Amino acid sequence: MRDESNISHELKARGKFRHTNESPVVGDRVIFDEKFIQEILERKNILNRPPLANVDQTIIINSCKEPDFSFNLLDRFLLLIEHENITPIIVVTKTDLMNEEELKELKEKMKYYEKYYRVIYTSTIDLTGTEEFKYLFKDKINIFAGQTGAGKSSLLNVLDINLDLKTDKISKALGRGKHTTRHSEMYEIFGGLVADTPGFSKLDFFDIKEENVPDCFVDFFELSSECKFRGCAHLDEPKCNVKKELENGNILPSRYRNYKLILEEIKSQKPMYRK
Ligand SMILES: Nc1nc2c(ncn2[C@@H]2O[C@H](COP(=O)(O)OP(=O)(O)OP(=O)(O)O)[C@@H](O)[C@H]2O)c(=O)[nH]1
Ligand SMILES: [Mg+2]
Ligand SMILES: [Zn+2]
Repeated sequence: MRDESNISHELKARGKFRHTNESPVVGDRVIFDEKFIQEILERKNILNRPPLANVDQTIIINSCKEPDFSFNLLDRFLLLIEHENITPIIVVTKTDLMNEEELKELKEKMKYYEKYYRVIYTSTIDLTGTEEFKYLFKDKINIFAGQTGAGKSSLLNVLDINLDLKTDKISKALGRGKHTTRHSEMYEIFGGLVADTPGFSKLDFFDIKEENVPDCFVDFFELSSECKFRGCAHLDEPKCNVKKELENGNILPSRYRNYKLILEEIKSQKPMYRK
C-alpha cells in the first residue's frame, strides 16, 4: 500500500522480523497492507541509541546552564552525527539563564563552529530565536538530540503549541537518573518530521573506527589536505597542518583537546565491542 497522505495507520510488524535482525524503527519507510508491516525499505542511515532511521538532520540541543554548556559533549555529538553523514544543526538553549557577559563569551567561542555549522540561540522563556526554526525542518526527517534536561521537549512545545510534550525540572530528572522523554516519536512541524528523543543517554563510540575520526572533524578535514602525510591523525606526525593551525590560534583549543580525548577513548575500547 502506498500512502503519502498524513493518515496514520496502526500496524503490527510481520512475525518474520522476529527471526531476522531487522525490526522497524522510527523513521523507517515501509511497505504495508491493512494489518502488517510487510517490508522495511532500504535505510539511508540508522542510529542505534535511540533507534532512528533515515535521518536527514540532527538538531543538537545544548543548554547554556542547567545542565552547563559542555564543548566536550558538543564535539562528541558532532562526531556521532558526522559519522552517519547527517547534517548537524547546533542549538544553544536557555540563553535567558546566562548574564550578558557569560553569553557574550560563549558566543565568541561558538563563532568557531559557525564557520562549519548553523548555530541558533534560543530561549523558551523570552522566545529568542524561535523564528529561525520556521524553514529548518521542511521536507526532512529531523531529530532533536542532546543531554537530558537541555530543553528539547520544551523547545518543541514552543514551536508547536499543539504538541504538549511532557517536560520536567532538570534537578528531578537528573536525580532520578532518568529522562523525562522516554521514547522517540515523530511529529509534523513546519512541513517536516521531527522526532523528540530521550537524548542519547550513552554517547559511546563503539561503532566508530579510530581511522575514521579525523575526517568526521570537518574543520580538521578541511586542513588535512596540507598535512604532509595522507591519513594524518594530527597527533605526532611531522608537518601536520592541523597542529600548525592550532599553534597559530586558528583552531579552538578545546576542540583539539576533545579530539584527542575521543581518540584515546576509542583506542581503549575493547576490540570485542568494536565493529
Ligand atoms: N530558563 C529556561 N528553562 C528552560 C528552557 N527550556 C527548557 N527549560 C526547562 O528545562 C527543564 C528541562 O526541559 P525538558 O524540555 O524537559 O528537557 P529535555 O531535553 O526534553 O529532557 P529529556 O526529555 O529528559 O531528554 C524544564 O524544567 C524546562 O522548563 C529555557 O529556554 N529557559
Ligand atoms: Mg524531553
Ligand atoms: Zn595532520
